[in-house]
Amino acid sequence: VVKAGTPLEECQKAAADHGLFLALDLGSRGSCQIGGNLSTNAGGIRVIRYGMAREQVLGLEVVLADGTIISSMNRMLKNNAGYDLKHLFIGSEGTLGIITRAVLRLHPPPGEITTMLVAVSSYDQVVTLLRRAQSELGGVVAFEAMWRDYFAFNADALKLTFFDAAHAFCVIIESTGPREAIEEFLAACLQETLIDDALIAASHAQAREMWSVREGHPIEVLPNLLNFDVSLPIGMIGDYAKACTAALKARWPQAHVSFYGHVGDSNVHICVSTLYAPGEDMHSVDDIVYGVLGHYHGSISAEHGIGTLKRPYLHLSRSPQELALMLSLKQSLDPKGILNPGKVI
Ligand code: LAC
Ligand code: ZN
Repeated sequence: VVKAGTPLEECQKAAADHGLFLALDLGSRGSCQIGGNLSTNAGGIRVIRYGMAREQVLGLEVVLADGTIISSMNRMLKNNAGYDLKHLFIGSEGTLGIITRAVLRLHPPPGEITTMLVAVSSYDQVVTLLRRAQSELGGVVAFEAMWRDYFAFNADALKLTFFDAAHAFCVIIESTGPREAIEEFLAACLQETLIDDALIAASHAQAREMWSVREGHPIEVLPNLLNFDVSLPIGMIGDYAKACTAALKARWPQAHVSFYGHVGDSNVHICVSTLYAPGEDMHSVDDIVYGVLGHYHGSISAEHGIGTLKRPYLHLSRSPQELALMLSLKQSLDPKGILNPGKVI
């Protein structure tokens, strides 16, 4: 049971102190608070195995706009006694009520995790690798793909070299299970030319180096950098990335456009940096990224939420009937519009 203001990392440590595992994890673990993680239904790097923040919650305490305290501090995995009210508040970004406490769902610790970096030459092979890893390795707990330009930019800036050559895709896979089985799996993939190269982290420090490229802080120096958070069926992400790049480069030939993210969760992030001509701004980029996404029926927000910036685009991912129901929930729970005004809907 945690208070909403507890930093995520403190929650993780408290669980570990009791020999248990809180499966929610993301880069900002030291500063983000569990209440914010839940109100935004945060994703992160373990979703492929354990689900999003929503799946890590058994119960919630919430304060409504009129001051009513809803104590729904359930501790059971099963409880179908009427509506599951907690899900109204998880992911609604503070617009329907304020989360004050939560009962978190914990797991047995996953055991030793091996981190590997795998080089692959096509997106179809990334997907085949994902499926094979999921069925042949002990337990895949992370699968993060980086397209060439994203990997190269960050690895170069960090002065890190992992392979002799540049590859179209580099994938971080984390798995539990015996080390020998992981080595055999990678050897078989190499022999079948499903993958081009592979490196198993020999230490925590080397695993951190792989993750530092993925976290990609160097890219933040690019001018007017935008970071998108879209989702679409896993098999379509490769085509979407090609079409989106082509559309952006047609408008801004010099733009930096690169892709990375939680491909195993159907979620990809896009970095776009370009200099604008008069009359252009970030919404010109939004229009292209979301316009191409529309052809694939993807979502404009996989894990970052809607907030203010994506509010004008919500209708691209939600039907008029869905929007009407959202509005009616908002009006019924917050008739005066005092909860996080201007956000989401
Ligand atoms: C990440 C953030 C951007 O996946 O969602 O690194
Ligand atoms: Zn992400």
